[in-house]
Amino acid sequence: MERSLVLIKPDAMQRGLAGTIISRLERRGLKIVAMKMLQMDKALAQRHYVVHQGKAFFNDLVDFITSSPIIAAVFEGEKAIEAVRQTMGTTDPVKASPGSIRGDFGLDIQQNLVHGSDSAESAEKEISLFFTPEEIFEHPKKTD
Ligand code: IDP
Ligand code: MG
Repeated sequence: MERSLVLIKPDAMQRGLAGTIISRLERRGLKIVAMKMLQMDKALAQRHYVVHQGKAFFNDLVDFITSSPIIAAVFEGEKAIEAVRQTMGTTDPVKASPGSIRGDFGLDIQQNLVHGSDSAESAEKEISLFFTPEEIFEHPKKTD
């Protein structure tokens, strides 16, 4: 069983797409095991996006992700990391497949609605930035 950190980014919150995004991930069969609303500060944004430090878009990305409240969640399931990434669509929404979240709702490479961890290693690091172990719920579904 894998876990992925999902962020509903400021653009999705502004556009009222949080429920739609969460719903698509749930309908896929992924289970919510943690969720909170928060406004990221600069320090948290810089740690979350540390692999992009030094890139041309880094400072703008930090400004964007801290610009308004977001929802952070942990989704759990079989191959959850790949399943979340596929449900999100590729980074550039213009290139993302129709039927994916980014392909259906986005055009902007920065304001691309949703974050999902890209590997088990990043998932573990990212989840620990947003959630304490007590905030993550082990709750078997009747169908598990
Ligand atoms: P991902 O979110 O699909 O994993 P990453 O390459 O990890 O994509 O980039 C992190 C975030 O940085 C993207 O989701 C997007 O918001 C932003 N970003 C990535 N590439 C660019 C770019 O070329 N210009 C502006 N923003 C970008
Ligand atoms: Mg990434």
